[in-house]
Amino acid sequence: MLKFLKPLAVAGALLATAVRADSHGEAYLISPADGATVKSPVTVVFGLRGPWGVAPAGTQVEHTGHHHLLVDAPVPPLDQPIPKDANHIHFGAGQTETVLPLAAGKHTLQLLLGDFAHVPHKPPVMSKSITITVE
Ligand SMILES: [Cu+2]
Repeated sequence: MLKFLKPLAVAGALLATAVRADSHGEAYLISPADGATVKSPVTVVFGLRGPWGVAPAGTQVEHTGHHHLLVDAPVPPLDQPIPKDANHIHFGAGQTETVLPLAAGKHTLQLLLGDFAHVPHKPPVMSKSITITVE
């Protein structure tokens, strides 16, 4: 019985390693949910999957970065620092959530992780764009 189980366990371990190595990870919005109707100010909670962790801007550590929230903005050029304005909000202190005042109507939100110098990783670590309606 042991002779039979051992190769299976090894195969399982190899499979788990392969899946991990393949997984680049991503940023995602924990809340609000895509399509949600919410009231302003909106609490936005950021999540990270895969090997990624949060580090403050200026801290150069592999597989870390800080969140940027794109509000009603397309994905900016990925080979240069993310713009810093009302539509591209930097969380350089390593914050993982924010409270965002938004006008009534539809808005898009998208997360984009930036490295120590605010430049997206290659390939980028970002969420899908979600649409919310503010009452
Ligand atoms: Cu930044």
